[in-house]
Amino acid sequence: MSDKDNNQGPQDEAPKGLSRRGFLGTSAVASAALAGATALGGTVFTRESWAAAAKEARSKIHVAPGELDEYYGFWSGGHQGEVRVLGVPSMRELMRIPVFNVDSATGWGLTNESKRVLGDSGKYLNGDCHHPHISMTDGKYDGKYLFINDKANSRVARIRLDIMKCDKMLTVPNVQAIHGLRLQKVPYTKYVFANGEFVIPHPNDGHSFDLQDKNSFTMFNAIDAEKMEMAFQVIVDGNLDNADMDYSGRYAAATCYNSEKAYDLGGMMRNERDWVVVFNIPAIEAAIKAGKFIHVDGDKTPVVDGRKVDGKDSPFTRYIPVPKNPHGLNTSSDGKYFIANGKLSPTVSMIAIDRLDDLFAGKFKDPREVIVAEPELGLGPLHTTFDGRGNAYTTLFIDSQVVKWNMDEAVRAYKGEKVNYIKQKLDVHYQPGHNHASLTETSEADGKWLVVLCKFSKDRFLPTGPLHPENDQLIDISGEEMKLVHDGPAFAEPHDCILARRDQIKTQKIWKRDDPFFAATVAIAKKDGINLETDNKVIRDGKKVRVYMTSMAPSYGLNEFTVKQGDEVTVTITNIDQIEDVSHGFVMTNHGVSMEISPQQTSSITFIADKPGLHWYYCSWFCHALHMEMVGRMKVERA
Ligand code: CUK
Ligand code: CUA
Ligand code: CA
Repeated sequence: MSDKDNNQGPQDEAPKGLSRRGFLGTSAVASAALAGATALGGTVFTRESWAAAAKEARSKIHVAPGELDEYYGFWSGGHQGEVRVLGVPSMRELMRIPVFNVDSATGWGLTNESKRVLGDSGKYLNGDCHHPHISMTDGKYDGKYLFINDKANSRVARIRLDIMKCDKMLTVPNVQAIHGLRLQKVPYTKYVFANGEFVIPHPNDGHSFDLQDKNSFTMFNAIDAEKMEMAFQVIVDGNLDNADMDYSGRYAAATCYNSEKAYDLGGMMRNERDWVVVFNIPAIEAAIKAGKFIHVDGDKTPVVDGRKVDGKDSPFTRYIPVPKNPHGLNTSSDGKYFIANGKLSPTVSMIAIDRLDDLFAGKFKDPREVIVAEPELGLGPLHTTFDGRGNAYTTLFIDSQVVKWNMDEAVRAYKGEKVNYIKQKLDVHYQPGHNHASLTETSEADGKWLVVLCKFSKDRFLPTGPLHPENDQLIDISGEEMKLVHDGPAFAEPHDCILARRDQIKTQKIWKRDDPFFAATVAIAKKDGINLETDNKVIRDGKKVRVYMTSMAPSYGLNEFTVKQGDEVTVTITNIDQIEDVSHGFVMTNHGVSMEISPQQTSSITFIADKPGLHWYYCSWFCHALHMEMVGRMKVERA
C-alpha cells in the first residue's frame, strides 16, 4: 500500500504502514488498540488490514459524480458567522448560507433585503455561531426552519430551509452571549430556547460591576419560533452553558459551569459541584398567563424569577448538582435522559426525565436522586450523541477519542451490577468538541453516521501556515464497531452540526414572485408604479434615485442610467429568467456594491454615487456564454 491509501495514517515521514499516532507515540495507539481489543475481541491492525479498511472506508463515502448524498448536513460556521451545507456521506460542501457575516457573493449584509433581516444588529460585521437546529413536529424534523445562535452579539437567527436564506434575526435583550440553543421538539417547535451565558449586572449601565449582587444574573430565553419575538425569560442562579429539551414538551435543561458567579478561571472552578438547571415550561407559561411576571431593565419581555430564595426552590426551576464545570447537555433520542457532560470530570451525569415530575413535586430530599447513572468514560467528556439502539457516543476532548457506551448498562452498573458499559474507544484527530449522529436529536435516530468535530487537525492535512483547519471526521456507526471513514478539513470553527435525511428538506428551485423575502422591495416598487417584471425605469425622488431594471441572460434591462453626484442610488433588479441555476449578479465597480439575483428574485442595493464619471456595472455570476458582455454604465454628472 502507499501511505495515502491509509486513511488514518501518515502522508509524510512516518514509516510505511504505521499510523502517525503510532509513530508519534506508541502509548496512544497501544491504549486505543487495547481499548478496541477489549471491546472488539482483539482487532489488531496490520499493514494489510489497514489497506483493506481504507479501501472499505472509501467505498462507503464515495458518492459518484451525478449521484446524490443521503443526508443534508448543516454546519455552524463558528466565528466565521455563516452556516455551511454539506452532503453526507461525501462531505462535499453544497452551499454556504451567510447569517452573521457579510458575504460578497450574495450581497448578504449589503442588500436592502438582508439589511432588513439584520435590523439594528447589521452594524456588527462579525458573529460566532455554535448550534444549528432544525424545527420539529412530533419530535421529527419538519424541514421548515434552521435556527442558530450568535454568541458574539447575543443574537438568534432563523434560516428558511426552502430557500436556504436567513429570514429573521433577533437580538436577545438584557443578556450577554447567547450560547446554548435548542428547540422544543414536541408537539412542535413553538419555542427556541437560548442560553445567555454570562452573568451581568442589571441594569448594565455602569452603576455596579459586582457579580455577587442579587441584581447580577443571566437569563434563560424562550423565543417564539414563528414570530421570532421574545416569548419569556427566566432569571437563574449561576450562569448557563448548553441546553436541550425533552420529548414531552414539559422540561428543558441547561448546564451551568459558573455557579460561583466568579470573575475568573480560579473562581469558576472553586465549587466541587455546579449544576444542571431544569425548567418547568408549563409552570412558567401558567405564571405568565396569570400575569405573574416582571420586566427587566425596561424591556417588554415577560420575565419570571427562577432563582432560589433562602435555599427554597422557585416553582419554575430545579437545580441538580453535578460534578464541577459541566459542558454539553443532550437529551437521549429515546427520551429517557438528560445527559450532562462532565468536562473536568471523567463522567457524564444521566438525569432520568421520568423523575422530574416528582422532583418538582418535592418528593426527593436530595435533587441528585434524579441521577440514575454517572458512568466514567474518559478524560474531558464534552458532548454526547445517540444511535437509537441504546448506545451513546461521547467526545473525550483530552483523550482525543470518541467513546461508545451503552446507556442501560451504565444505569445497571450504577446500581452495583458488574457490567462493562464501555463498548469501544476510537481515536479521533484531535481534541473533539461536538459530535453528532444522524437524526440523533429526533425520535428517528438511525445510527448510521457520526460526525466528530475536532478542534485540532495538527498534521492531518497539507500545512497552511500557523493557522490550521479544524478536522470534521466522519465515522460509520452502522455496525458494532465505529469506523473512521473520512477526514474533512473545515475553516474556523464548526462547533456543531446536524444531519437530516434528504427527504426531510424540501427546497424551491426558483423563487416565487410573491416571496416575503423581498416583499418590502416589491412594495416600494409598487408605490413607484413599477411593474418589476417588465419595467426598466429611473425614478427620481429629490436626492434619492431608484433605478429599476430586469435581468435576463445575457443582458440587463438598462444599458445605462444617469444620476447626479451625491445622489443616493437604489438599484432594484428582477431576474426574469425562469431557468433553474441561471443566477445573475450586479456589481457596481469601485462602489462596494455586489449582489445575487437568482431566477425570479428581486434584489436591491443602495449606495451613494459620490464620484462623477462613468462607472461600469457588470454581472458577477457566470450565466451565459456572453456573461462577460452582461454590463452597463452608470453616468454620474458633476454636482
Ligand atoms: S460548545 Cu463548542 S464544543 Cu458552543 Cu456547543 Cu461544546
Ligand atoms: Cu448574468 Cu452573468
Ligand atoms: Ca464552577
